[in-house]
Amino acid sequence: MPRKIILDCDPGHDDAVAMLLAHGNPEIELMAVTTVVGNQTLEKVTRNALSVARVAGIVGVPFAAGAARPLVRQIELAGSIHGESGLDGPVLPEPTIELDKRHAIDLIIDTIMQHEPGEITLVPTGGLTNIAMAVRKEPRIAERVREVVLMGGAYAGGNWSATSEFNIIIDPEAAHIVFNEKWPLTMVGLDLTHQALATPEVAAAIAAVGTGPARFVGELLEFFAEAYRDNQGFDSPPVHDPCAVAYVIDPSIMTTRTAPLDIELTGTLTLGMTVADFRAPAPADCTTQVAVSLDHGRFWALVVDALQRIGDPAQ
Ligand SMILES: [Ca+2]
Repeated sequence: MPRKIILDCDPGHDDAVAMLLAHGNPEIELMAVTTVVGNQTLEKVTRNALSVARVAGIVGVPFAAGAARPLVRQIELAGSIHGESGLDGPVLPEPTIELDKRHAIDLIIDTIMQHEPGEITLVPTGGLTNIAMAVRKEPRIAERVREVVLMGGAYAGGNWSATSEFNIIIDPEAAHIVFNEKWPLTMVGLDLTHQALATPEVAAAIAAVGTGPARFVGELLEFFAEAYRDNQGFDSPPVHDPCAVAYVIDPSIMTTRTAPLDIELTGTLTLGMTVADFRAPAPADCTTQVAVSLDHGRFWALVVDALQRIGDPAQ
């Protein structure tokens, strides 16, 4: 039985790869894609999601737009990493599918409530505004989802401040809500995703697939590599978001550690920090864990395999 997921994202180069991995991997059934302001404006990331759907040949999956700004804070975008469009690099095709008329939070709630308890996994790869609003509107989703596997946070150093990761710091109040719900939560943070580097060998393996979607990913990674080189001093770019999808496909490609997690909301230097309490032993009722180490080869093999399965969809 494939795992049914909702991908809540802000495409975003790595979100696009996450979407392709979720679509191409046979262990995953993509039930809905929802968008949230983050890497770029809601309008841009939503259009990007629909463009990626066309590239990947995703049809019959509802896409809905969500929050256009964070709960409390001013909008903060990541144009320095993702460019003016949010998905700079490749030519973005005109979308061919229509947006679902519902707000993302209603699509999330409807999808979860219309399935059996434990069936739907939430995979957020952007700010947590939509997920926080959804669980406030319909608290029963907290016990109905199977788990939340999110890309965000960092327990040992941030990327948007010294302590904090972009997805969390752009809406720390939303993150606080999501991290304090009683659902099982896996934080796939920078500690893990900085191991998911798209090295030249990875780029070559993707190029060797030789399809339109593979070329699209190659062009995304080329732009992403330059942005990460110029802005954050990486030789090869860390491709964060598909790591969360990969964990749902096969948890054995990473190691995790159980630890209570919470979000700093009042620190003057540490706003948006995901504070992990590693004191042993972890409380017996702890429902949160962090991802620690990644099998780089098996991770990228999953991405290449998904691209091979997707092939060249009819446009
Ligand atoms: Ca993202």
